[in-house]
Amino acid sequence: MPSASAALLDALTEAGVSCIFANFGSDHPALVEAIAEARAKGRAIPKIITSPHEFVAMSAAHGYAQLTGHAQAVFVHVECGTQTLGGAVHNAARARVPLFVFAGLSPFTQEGELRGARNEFIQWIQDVYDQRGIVREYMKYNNEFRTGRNIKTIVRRAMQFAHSDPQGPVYLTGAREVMEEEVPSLPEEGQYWPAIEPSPLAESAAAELVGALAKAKRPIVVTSYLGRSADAVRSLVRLCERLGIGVLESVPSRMNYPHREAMYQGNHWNHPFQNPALAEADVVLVIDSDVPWIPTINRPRADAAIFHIDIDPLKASTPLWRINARRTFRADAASALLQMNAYLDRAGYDEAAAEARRRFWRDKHERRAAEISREEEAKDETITPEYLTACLRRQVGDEAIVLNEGITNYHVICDHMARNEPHSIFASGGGSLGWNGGAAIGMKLAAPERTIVALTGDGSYMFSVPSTVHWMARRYQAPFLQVVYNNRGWKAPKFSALAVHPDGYASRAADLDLSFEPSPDYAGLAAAAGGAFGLTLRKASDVEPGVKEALRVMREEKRAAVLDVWLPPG
Ligand SMILES: Cc1ncc(C[n+]2csc(CCOP(=O)(O)OP(=O)(O)O)c2C)c(N)n1
Ligand SMILES: [Mg+2]
Repeated sequence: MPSASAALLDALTEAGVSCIFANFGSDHPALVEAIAEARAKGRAIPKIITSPHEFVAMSAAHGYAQLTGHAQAVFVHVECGTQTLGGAVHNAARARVPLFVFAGLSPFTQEGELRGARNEFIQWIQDVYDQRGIVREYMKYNNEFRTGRNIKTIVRRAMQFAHSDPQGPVYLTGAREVMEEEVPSLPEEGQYWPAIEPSPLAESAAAELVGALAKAKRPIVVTSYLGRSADAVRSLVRLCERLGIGVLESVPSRMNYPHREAMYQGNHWNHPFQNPALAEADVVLVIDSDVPWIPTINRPRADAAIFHIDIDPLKASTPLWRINARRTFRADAASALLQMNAYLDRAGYDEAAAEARRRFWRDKHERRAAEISREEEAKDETITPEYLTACLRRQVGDEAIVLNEGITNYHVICDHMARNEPHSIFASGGGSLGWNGGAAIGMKLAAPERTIVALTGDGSYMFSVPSTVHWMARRYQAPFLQVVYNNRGWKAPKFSALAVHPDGYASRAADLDLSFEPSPDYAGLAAAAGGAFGLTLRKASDVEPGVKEALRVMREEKRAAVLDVWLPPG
């Protein structure tokens, strides 16, 4: 009879999982056996992607799901493999990314009572009281397989949680004896596990919101992750163009609004100053944002009317959260924007007022665009991040998918890559660094025909576990271009310290323990781990030819390429 582990593989296959990012251990003999058996008998199972580090496994599943919307599986070893998932758990939870994590549990028998009973010393050492407690706060659903007989039901229930808004990761465990249990072949669970349908706005809310926007003098939309739906992007463009509404991105983790469009007013992150467009707005509609502004530095004016639409308006997992919205709606952005456009079709609007607003925002948009191109000019051989990003934009083209983990250069990458297509740029959506390498692999596996370009700070490159990333990129034919914005260390913590202590000892100190001098050979690390092509670029005139060469090698030789680009030190 097949084992519970074989049923788990079948359940994942039936649930549409393509990849299992796996880091195996003594909890997994039944799985290793079931995989070998499936292969020997030609039974379809997801592709197993051996992942030497769990953080990379989870980041790869994260990237895959960001691009496709589909949860992939991550298999890890008991409680210690769960801990090594580390910050990738936080990232998936904060980014609301669906994925499925399975970890074994140490055997619960030691005298040979059941198949799978303890036979290795480590099984006493890895036996803990509450393994699920390690990640429970971050998981949308967690459970333990207690028998193989309902494993398909539990898997499908977990997947339903993962894929229902707000989406997120789920965590399942199973002890060795349970995963060995022989079970009769289980029927396919079928298609009756749909994600919850997207929630629309109440019709009265669509009317109220459109009414407020159409009456405003300077209406603005602020968004961070509305671009997870291409339909939402299209509907937002239509609404904003019709009514003359400016669009501001705050900490964008998606392509939310085409940069070329006239209503686009830029993006803010940790900018230490007030955003002028936000300061002017009299009606502010926040759609899908976790941090629309930072009130101690940058906020709407006191009399602005703030409205809020979100898939997760309470920010239920965040203890302190407030944006002074007078009305807040739980709704799916794509549905809500479609309804607002439909309401406009019926109700009409004052075209002269809309044109006046459009003119205002278009003028600001054009001035901003001119300023951005000015920043890209090279004055000498110094490579500025703006210059580097402009070279990349010209070379990688519109088809590429860009990953942004530029940290103090997040905004530079956003401004100068200036993406226009939905799903063409991503940030992790979380705060634990190192997502970009694994995520690039996940995206390349999901879309092998696309060019994947991961732009990373040097610190974030080190956090990404490049030895594992580049080994996986070669082993699984997932080549991508990675560009290290090398400012010789961590610039962000310096910014943080000086923002609170502008005139303290730190402001005068020569060394804040944030430097990575002497600089590691980042391209060499990738070459050693995965045969990646690498170049170190120190002169502005070398950048564009270097990018061209890296893209050529990546495409022709199907190997990853790492450009270590020396910027002025942070
Ligand atoms: C896992 C993790 N550890 C530490 C931090 C704190 N942190 C935030 S930004 C940063 C520096 C990142 O360095 P780099 O990628 O080189 O970007 P730069 O600041 O130089 O632009 C650090 C250490 C974090 N966010 N996540
Ligand atoms: Mg750095």
